[in-house]
Amino acid sequence: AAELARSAAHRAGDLLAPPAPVRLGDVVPAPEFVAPDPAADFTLTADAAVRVSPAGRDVAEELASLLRPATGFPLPVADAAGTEGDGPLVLTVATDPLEAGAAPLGQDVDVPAVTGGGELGDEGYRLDVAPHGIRIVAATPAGLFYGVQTLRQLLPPAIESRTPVTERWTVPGGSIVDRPRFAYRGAMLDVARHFFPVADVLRVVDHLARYKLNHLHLHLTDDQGWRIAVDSWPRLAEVGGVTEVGGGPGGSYSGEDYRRIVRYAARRHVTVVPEIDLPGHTNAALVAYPELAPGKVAPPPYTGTEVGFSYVDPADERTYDFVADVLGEVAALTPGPWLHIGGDEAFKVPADVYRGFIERAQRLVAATGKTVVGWHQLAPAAHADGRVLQWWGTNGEDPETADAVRRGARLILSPANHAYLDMKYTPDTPIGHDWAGLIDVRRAYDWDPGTHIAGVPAEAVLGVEAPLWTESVATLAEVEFMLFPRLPAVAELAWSPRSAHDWAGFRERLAGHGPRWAAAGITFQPSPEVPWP
Ligand code: TNX
Repeated sequence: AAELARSAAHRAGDLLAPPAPVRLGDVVPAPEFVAPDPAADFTLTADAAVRVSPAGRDVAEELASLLRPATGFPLPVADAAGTEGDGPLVLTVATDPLEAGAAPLGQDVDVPAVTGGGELGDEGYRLDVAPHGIRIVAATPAGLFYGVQTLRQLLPPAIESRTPVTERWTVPGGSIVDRPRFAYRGAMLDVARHFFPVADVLRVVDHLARYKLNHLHLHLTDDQGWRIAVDSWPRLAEVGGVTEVGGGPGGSYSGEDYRRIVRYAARRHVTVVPEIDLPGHTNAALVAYPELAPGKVAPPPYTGTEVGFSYVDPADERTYDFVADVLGEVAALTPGPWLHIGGDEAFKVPADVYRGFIERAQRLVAATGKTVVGWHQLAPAAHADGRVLQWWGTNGEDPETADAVRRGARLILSPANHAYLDMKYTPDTPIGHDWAGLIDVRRAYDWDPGTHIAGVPAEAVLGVEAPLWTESVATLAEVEFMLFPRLPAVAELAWSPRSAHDWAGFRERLAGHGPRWAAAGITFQPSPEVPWP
């Protein structure tokens, strides 16, 4: 299957014709406001420098390191204050973009009145391209970072090459003002069914960042493997970590491995959301610690793909010591605000016992100072401050979830029939499932998170997440094959205003990304729905 995925992508890479010049609107996710000025193109040359206000330093370094490999230009990064002259690449973090000189660089375009950082919000940015320079202004480093991702897409696809390329590095002229629709924009990687080494996870973070996604949910534990070292319960990783689906060697992250992922993600404005799946999906933990098993007998290690058979003993106090210790250690390793406790498919635990277990687990999360996230099966449990439910249903209707929202819960939407990236694209897709249907690019794109769930107002929707379960996904190439081109579709739903939603336009814009993925060595599904060049 990995071979198949690889050869499909290479075939696609070979077929791609030399790309047409990029237009200012050719950005995924679609920006909120775009004003092209064909007379104002800018060309990046070898003498260019990046000038940056102090708060944007890391983002400027990030921009320079994105542009250096393909251009071969030195692109020094300098402080914006105190040196003479401007640009040509100027990045400014300012609470008031107008004060910071966000007025278009010598052009006269009618951009929406951005009167203060407040309007760009925590993650918005403004990008101006003029013949003598490019300026990105944002109220925060995150906003600046998203402006950089947009700029990256406005350069020719060869910018993705890891080695120097001879190319005219032209950026289309005009202005973009942009900010996200939803605060939570994410993807999930299941590292439990198959283990993925740190380097693979970092590459997935890069893919998220490209499309302005800001959360990486790591499904760290399941029946087939326990992937995070816990000092107080060392056998979880030592014994529970050495198995995976299909009998492979598995693996686990040390605390330092996990911190590395968190740091790398943070630099790209991605928050890691760790999931410890409870009380079901726990066979690997029971193998390591039989005292947690209902019968106090270790089950055999599990390398199949069934769900719903395992659970930690909700009647034993030792189980709650385990939950408190694990959540405490994972919380201590995690700077982000979230702790995901799973809660799905605990079929063998009676409803009232399940509810009691979840309510205790929610209190244990609160004790760590984090906010609880769980799959929408958590709904019947009492509300916990700030709690977030992750919807993975397929029918857009669930009275219990709607009721939990009325009691204060917010939702992350991952409808399995649109957002599950482990579903096959077509019946011929060599890997993946089809229990929630086939999900081609159009199906991944054609839904509205704001109105998707009956009885849930748009204000209760925190955001959107695309989960990738990995029962049938074993290599990085296979991960990429399932992510591309559907992840950008989900990213557009999460970021762009509903008014920008347009399948015909999206597939055109997406087509221009094929050559970028090919240049970056990213495996992708050459979907016939997309008019690749
Ligand atoms: C359901 S969705 C699961 C996972 C499986 C997935 C396969 C959810 C919360 N649980 O355990 O991996 O289906 O598509």
